[in-house]
Amino acid sequence: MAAVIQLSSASANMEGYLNGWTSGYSSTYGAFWDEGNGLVTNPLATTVYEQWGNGSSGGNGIYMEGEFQYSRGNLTGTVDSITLGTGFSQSASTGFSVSADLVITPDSTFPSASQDVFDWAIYDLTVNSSLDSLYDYLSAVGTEILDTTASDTLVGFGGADTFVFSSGNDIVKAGPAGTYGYQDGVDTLDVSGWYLSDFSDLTFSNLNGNAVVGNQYTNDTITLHGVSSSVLDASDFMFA
Ligand SMILES: [Ca+2]
Ligand SMILES: [Ca+2]
Repeated sequence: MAAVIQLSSASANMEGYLNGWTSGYSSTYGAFWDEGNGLVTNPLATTVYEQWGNGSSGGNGIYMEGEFQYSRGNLTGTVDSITLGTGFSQSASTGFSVSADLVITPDSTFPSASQDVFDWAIYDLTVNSSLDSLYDYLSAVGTEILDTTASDTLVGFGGADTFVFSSGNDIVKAGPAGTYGYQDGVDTLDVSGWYLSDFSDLTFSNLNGNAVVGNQYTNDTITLHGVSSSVLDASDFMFA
C-alpha cells in the first residue's frame, strides 16, 4: 500500500505549495503531545503519544496524529495522518492545529518496512527545517496523489506514484529537488474519475515537448511535462 496524499484548494498547485511551505517553515524543534501529559519536548519510550507537531506560531507547520512512542530517533507505533498547513498553533490541553492544506496518510506497512526512512523525515523537518527526507519516504513507499476538481499541478516522487484525476486541466511535473514528474513504466495515471472504460476513449497529442492526454467527451486534460505521448499505452492508465 502506498501513502495517500490529499490535495486541497490551498495545495492544488502542489509544486508552488511545497516550495512556499518550505520557505515559510521554521522548525521550533517540535513537541509530542498526549492528553494526559500535554506538550512534551523530552519524549519517553514508555509513553504513547497522540500527536507530534512542529512549526512557528501562526506560520507554517506540520503535525501528525496516531499512537506512537519515541526514543533516540526511533518512532514506533502507528501514524494515521500527517498534515501540512499554515496558522500553526500548539496547546497543552488540545495539542496541535494547522490548516489542512495537504494531508498524507502513511502507507499501511508503517512502521515496519519504512521505519528508518520515516525517522529521517522527522529528523530532517526538526533539525534542517527540510522536507527532503519526507520526499525520500514517499519515494520509498510509493504514493497515491488525489487531485482536486480544479486544475492542479501535481508532482510525483521517485517511486511508483498513482496520479488520480477527477477533472480540470491538470499538469504532472517535477517540482522541488527530490520530486519527479511522470515516470513511464513506473507511475500510473488513474482516469477512473473521468468515467472512461477504455484507452480508445482518450486523445493524445504533444505540445511544447509535453504529452497532452485528453478525455474525448469533455475538456479535461492531463499534461505530462517532458514526456512524449508515444510512450503511453493502456498499461499506464487505470480506468473506471
Ligand atoms: Ca484536477
Ligand atoms: Ca514516480
